[in-house]
Amino acid sequence: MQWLASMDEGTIERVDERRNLLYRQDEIRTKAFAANLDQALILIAAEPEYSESQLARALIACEASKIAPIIALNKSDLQVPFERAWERLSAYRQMHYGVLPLSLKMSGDADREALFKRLQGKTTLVLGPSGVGKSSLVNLLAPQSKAQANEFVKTQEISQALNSGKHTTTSTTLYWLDATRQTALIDSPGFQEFGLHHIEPTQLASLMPDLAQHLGNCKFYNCTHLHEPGCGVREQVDFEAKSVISRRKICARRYQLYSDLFAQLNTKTY
Ligand SMILES: Nc1nc2c(ncn2[C@@H]2O[C@H](COP(=O)(O)OP(=O)(O)OP(=O)(O)O)[C@@H](O)[C@H]2O)c(=O)[nH]1
Ligand SMILES: [Mg+2]
Ligand SMILES: [Zn+2]
Repeated sequence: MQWLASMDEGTIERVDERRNLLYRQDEIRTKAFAANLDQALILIAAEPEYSESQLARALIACEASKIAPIIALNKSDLQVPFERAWERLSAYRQMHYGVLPLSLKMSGDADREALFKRLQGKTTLVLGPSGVGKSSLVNLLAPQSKAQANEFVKTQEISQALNSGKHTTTSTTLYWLDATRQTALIDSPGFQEFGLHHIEPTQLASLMPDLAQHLGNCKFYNCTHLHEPGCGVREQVDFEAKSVISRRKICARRYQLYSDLFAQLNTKTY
């Protein structure tokens, strides 16, 4: 949308065409995150422990909307839980997405500069569960913006004393990171459930890159990759491997996520 600001009000000059729209949908409602995005930064953290199912769903929604995802794992200063989370992410590290390790709390100028480079000239939505550091990221890159993250709220001590020390984000807000307004970061409230009811089960495999690379090798053109003989996807699933697997193979957990999601989307009620 293009705005023209006047004294005390604004006039909408024109409404631009939507390039894309990222949303989630459950049985009850559709919730739009944001439109006209260049990329989505899916932020998870060493703590709270992330849900692989929600991560996989967020990635699928990005693929379906043709929005490039970046996965980042924050709080690398919390060594033990960070290493555990990093290990759990091995399948995602091997996909072309990769995983960006972060410690937003400890970040210096060089880290901020490197992060800015990945966002420069683009509009990026930051999404992820509550408490992972989405607002902390906005505050690091746009310190004048004062997005509500815990440590930036002056009343923190007081509210903690009152046992309500959380300053969770409740609305989606766009922040400009440069004076020329080329680079934008959108802070959003943490989500718990990422519904994919807007996606057809038969689309799923093409939206999961590790499965998608084997499409076209199945005996049946309408293969669901669940039980059919001669399935080129299923034969690539590595049911034995524990953590490090080859790029060509499909991690058993990812395949399980696929079949669970397929079943869920196949039985949806309207
Ligand atoms: N240890 C550690 N804590 C961090 C780091 N980054 C952020 N935090 C803390 O994590 C907590 C949550 O940070 P927020 O930025 O408010 O998280 P959020 O993702 O915006 O949370 P919601 O708004 O509820 O969705 C705060 O107490 C931060 O200080 C980090 O790198 N290491
Ligand atoms: Mg927040
Ligand atoms: Zn198949």
